[in-house]
Amino acid sequence: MPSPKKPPPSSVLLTGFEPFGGEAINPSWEAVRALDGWTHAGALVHARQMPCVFGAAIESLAEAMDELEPRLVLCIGQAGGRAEVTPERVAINIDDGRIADNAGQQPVDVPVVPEGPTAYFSTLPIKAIVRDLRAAGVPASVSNTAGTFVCNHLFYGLMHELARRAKPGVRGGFIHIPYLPEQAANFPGAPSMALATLVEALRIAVRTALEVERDIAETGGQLH
Ligand code: PCA
Repeated sequence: MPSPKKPPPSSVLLTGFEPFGGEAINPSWEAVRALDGWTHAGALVHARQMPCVFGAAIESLAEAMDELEPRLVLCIGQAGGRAEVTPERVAINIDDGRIADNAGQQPVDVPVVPEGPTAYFSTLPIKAIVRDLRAAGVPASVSNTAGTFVCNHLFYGLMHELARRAKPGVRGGFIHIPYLPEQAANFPGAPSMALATLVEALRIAVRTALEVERDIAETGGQLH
């Protein structure tokens, strides 16, 4: 008798960025690539590296989404100077480069998507992710700005793609992470997080995003 066929695993797309701004490594790619091939709840994680380039980053992401048809897309980026793992609440429709990207482009006050909405909210359960990270001993907070550089750009592009594709139940969002210790060593006083902690944090974020359908109501606000 032929053995019953297992359904193909659904996929999770995890992205990290190439290094930028003179750094030799990017913690987002180091952490993401450690999870390539991990499965949880029948979902297989695919790690992809994105260029730190306006435009090209969104193109690479859209290609990976076409190929994998993921049920969850989690984009990760470095936020040097932050001390915590920070799920982002909102992507805004603006590119404003304080530094040039890896292709030398430095757009100022250009929309990510002309005629696109002003902003998109993450569809990840960001509060539940913060709760679960803290419970596991990982410093975490909701962030209310992803900046105006390539991370916000990719986050906006992701949410725009998801809105365009309109596949029910497919979720996406962005998480910023601190420097690795070896990077922070070049910036005395800068906070950092060990790679093993970052990898564990992303495992928790994937797990919570797959399992928690409705986000919890708990404050993630800031006074300013
Ligand atoms: N961080 C940058 C872009 C790439 C990355 O890892 C940012 O926060 O915009």
